[in-house]
Amino acid sequence: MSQALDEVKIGGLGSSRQRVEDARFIRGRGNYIDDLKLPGMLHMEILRSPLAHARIISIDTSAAWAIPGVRLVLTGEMAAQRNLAWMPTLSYDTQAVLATDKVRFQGQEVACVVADDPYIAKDACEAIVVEYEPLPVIVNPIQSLAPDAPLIRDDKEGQTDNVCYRWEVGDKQGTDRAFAQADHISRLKLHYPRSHPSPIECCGSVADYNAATGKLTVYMTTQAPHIIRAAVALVAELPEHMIRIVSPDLGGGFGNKVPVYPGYVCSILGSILTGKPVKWIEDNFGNLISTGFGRDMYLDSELALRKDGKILAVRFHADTDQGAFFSDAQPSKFKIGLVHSAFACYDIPVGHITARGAYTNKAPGGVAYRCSFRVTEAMFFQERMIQAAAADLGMDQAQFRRINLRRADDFPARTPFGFLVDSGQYHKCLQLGLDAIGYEDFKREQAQARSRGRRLGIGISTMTEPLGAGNSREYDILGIKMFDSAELRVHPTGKAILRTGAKTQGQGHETTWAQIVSHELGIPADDVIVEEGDTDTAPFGMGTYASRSTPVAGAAVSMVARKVRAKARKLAAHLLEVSEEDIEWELGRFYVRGAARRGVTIQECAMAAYTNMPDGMEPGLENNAYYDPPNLTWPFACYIATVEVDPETGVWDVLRVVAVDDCGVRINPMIVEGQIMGGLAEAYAMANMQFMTYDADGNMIGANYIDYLLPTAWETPGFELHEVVTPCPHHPIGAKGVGECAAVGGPAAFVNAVMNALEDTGVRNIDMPVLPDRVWQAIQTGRDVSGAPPVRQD
Ligand code: MCN
Ligand code: CUN
Repeated sequence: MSQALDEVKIGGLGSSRQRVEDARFIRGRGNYIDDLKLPGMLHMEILRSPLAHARIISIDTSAAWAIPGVRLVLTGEMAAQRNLAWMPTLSYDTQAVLATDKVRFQGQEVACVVADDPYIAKDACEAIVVEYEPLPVIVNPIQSLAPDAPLIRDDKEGQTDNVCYRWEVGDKQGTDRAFAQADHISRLKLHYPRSHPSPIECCGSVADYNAATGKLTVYMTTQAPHIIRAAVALVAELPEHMIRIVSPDLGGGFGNKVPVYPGYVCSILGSILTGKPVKWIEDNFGNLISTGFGRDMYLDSELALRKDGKILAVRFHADTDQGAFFSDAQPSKFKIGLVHSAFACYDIPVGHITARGAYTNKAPGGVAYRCSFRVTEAMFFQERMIQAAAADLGMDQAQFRRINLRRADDFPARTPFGFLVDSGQYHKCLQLGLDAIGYEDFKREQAQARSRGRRLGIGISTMTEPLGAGNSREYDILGIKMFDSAELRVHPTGKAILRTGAKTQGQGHETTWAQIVSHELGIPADDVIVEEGDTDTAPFGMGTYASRSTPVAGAAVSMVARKVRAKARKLAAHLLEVSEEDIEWELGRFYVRGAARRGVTIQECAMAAYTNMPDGMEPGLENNAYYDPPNLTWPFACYIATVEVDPETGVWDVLRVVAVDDCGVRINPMIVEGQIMGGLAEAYAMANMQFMTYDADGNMIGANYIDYLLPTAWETPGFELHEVVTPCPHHPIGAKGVGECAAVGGPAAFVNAVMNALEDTGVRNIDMPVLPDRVWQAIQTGRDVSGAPPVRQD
């Protein structure tokens, strides 16, 4: 008779185990960067440029130096003496650490002060006198790519225009041929506005250079500590083993904490120059004006259609506004991230994409915000194009998707842009969503309401998202291959510590990784402690972004636990005095085949690894695993929103939101649902209220949370969640990533719903955020609000 443990009871796969990290978070016992206080620690503040584009004539720091308590006033010139005025970005560009020649965006770092306390440092920043000569300002790609545009990156040798990259993928000739045969061509122009990840905690660092030992320890808000260590080693020319990066508890990341920011570098330089630990804590203003922007992409697209609704081909061109420096983190082969994952869930024979990045006088943009390398833009464009095409053909939007979505027996399949999609039940997800929302009933209700002058709308968004880069053959950042790792040590009493190369920012890795160990070994999840983020102890990994942790680090956790189980099996054979071939496994226990009562628990094996191992066996029970995934994971989602638009005011209210997510096997269903709800809240915010805009002088409108809106519980609609499970065929436990799906696929559901409500007005598109004045204007004029670069006048 089986004596296997009950997996859900011990907190294994499928258990909605409470989040262990919350025990400290909700009691105010987290250890965030600003909680850290080192003996003798000094404080750093950054002086930022008030102008968007200007030549620096002079910087006078004498008054700042004269303030008591000031220890260091650092300018670009001083940084240049150490070869640190510029730093490489994660996209093979360069970025100014402190400006020397020009400032290129409002909020750019010009100087910094290190002082005894943060207030002195702030006062001293204000005492620095900078003389600027203003230059013409560029705030969008249309201005930037005009022939007579002033050159922004005159620091770069050979740069004669404002083009930051060009990129192309697909089959141009084949696509042209398919378009020539189309019955109808559907066109759409869109802008995905600039948005900000807005984690609760801004960026910050405490750099501690110890001149006696030569060791540099940097505590910092980073989602990818090992990449930072490598980058510091290369940029600061310090030996890598003398650098320790520690990422403590993070108050959210959402992609904001992937890049290397000048503030980090300045605090390191500050510590080296003063010989003391230096703390830099960015304020909300600094965070909103200078770091981590997402999106800001313009789309010009066409779908070639057959009368019966079949999509024959797709082509689009995307212009991205990269700001002054190209500093996104993305796989080095793909200049515009994974935008070419667009249409991966549809069966489209051929396509062609061109893309161009433009430098502008805005903070570096294009950083992924809850987006697997620009997949958010890709899926938004895709689903807007799909809806517009259905409407152009006069076809029902659900039926149009049914005609074109890949079928469950159509895997594996190559997309026209080279991705291998390996699994999915797209039609099942769509149908579940339609049933849940009551699609046919809603359409009847909508028609009745219309006859009474009310405008109801329903929007669908279906998408598959490539999550979990690598494989290492195709994906690298600055040449470092994208794999990940886990290390597991089982102590004599059967308790364990697990470390990975990922870095949780609130996703719950401390909870879910223990569940994977529990699933593989039968050790209760409560007996496994999880640690991430310290490069001196964690195995090398590429960090957490692009929802890669479960697909890659999570797989490594499985693999390392299996290695440990393999050794435990040998110990079990020794303890049970049978040969290893006669040993069977059930959760938590080995037993003798044919004599199930004779067995030993995993804990007994652990004890034996330290007290009673067979002759010749290496003591201990621990191992590590590096995991290079064979493919990306392809979660699928169907999001459906219903809205009512008030034609008098342009205000739209959400009636219902249904979400069907297929992220394969769910490790912790409660955490997955939390991820989906959080993502949908962000999706709603992007569709409804959020954008970062600039005026014509490059002044950023929205460097505060009065102009840049975060949704609260008050305006966020409720979400109805459903699931389909298609296990990932290559992941050891069948899991796929999920952390970004709802933020990626969600926005189009809301916008599509509003557009559906306006279908009879002739309006085909209103760019996000779909603000009431835009809706009202579109209804009044019958014209799109589309693809125009927003420049605020107010
Ligand atoms: N999970 C699960 N079962 C699955 C898939 C995931 O139980 N089949 C769990 C995981 O174990 C993990 C969580 O769900 O605890 C998210 O997993 P995954 O999809 O692997 O994503 P990552 O852990 O790599 O997180 C990154 C992703 C990204 S890129 C952004 S941006 C984002 C997001 O997660 N930022 C977040 N969600 C966030 N949630 C919080 N609270 N804070 C952020 O900064
Ligand atoms: Cu894409 S934002 Mo997340 O990848 O850290």
